[in-house]
Amino acid sequence: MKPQLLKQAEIFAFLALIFLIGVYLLLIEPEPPPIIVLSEAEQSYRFEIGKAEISADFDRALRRDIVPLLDSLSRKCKCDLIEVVGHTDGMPVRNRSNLDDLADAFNRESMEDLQAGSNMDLGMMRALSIINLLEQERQGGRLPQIRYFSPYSAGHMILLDYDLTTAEHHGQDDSTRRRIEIRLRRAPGADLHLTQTIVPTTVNTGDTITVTLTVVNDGPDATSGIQIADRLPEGLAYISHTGIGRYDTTNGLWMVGSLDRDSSKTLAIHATVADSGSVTNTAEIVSHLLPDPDSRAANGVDGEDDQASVTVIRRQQP
Ligand SMILES: [Ca+2]
Ligand SMILES: [Ca+2]
Repeated sequence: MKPQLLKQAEIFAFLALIFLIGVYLLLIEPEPPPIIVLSEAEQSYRFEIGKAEISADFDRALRRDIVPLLDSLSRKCKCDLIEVVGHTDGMPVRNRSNLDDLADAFNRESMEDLQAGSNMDLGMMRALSIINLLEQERQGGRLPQIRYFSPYSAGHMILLDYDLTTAEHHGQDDSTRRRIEIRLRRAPGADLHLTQTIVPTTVNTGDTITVTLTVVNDGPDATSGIQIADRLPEGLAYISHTGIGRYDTTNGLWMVGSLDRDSSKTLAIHATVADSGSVTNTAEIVSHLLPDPDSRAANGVDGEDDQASVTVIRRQQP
């Protein structure tokens, strides 16, 4: 092989290797993050008996050690949801609970007014306490990846080895079982966006136009229950439509249904132009099941990607 050809082959092989490494890095799933366990067996993570107030030591340890750890792990795993599970031991709690009246779970100044009626309540109150602190940190800009928090209670039901409790554990005072588990996850979600085209957009009275709506699911998950509102404005008179899903001409709702990740559905509405001035047709996604990271259904905010408007300009009649 000539030296020049050899050099070209080497360059090609190097570029192919870089390409394959890039594809591999794109395809591999990030490592699942570890579960962080704050055990009362460690002095700094201790609640008072039957209480959910975070002590000064506990507060300091959370902000100093746990928040930076959550920040680092959430970046690595691309997680946006923190789940906090409160576990207790088998010591009975017998109070009259007032948690059913709890209207403001987040950002509470104090947990003192909350009464645990059982270990289940106590686990939930402790999980809420941790979330309130983490929410403060998030508002302070220290957990920028996190969008959601979910509190859970396991009460006294789940042992350290994840077996369920039996009668022999009832009434046991066990600080190792009194613990908070913090789990990082990616929240389910689907980024939907809507586009609209109208052909033609410059018209004479009596012309027929076609409004084409396309909704796309950019993922990461499939979603369902998608409905899109397109109530044709005065000046456009419905004739017919074609496309996937049902279009209700009385209320202008297009029942799209479900959409897999990276898929789309399209509706074409045919209408005639009445004798009026220019008109703008606006369509918006008004319902879907999973949260959308950059738009909210049915809020009418122009500029969000779930809303699309096109103006039809009527030519001046001579
Ligand atoms: Ca969106
Ligand atoms: Ca919207």
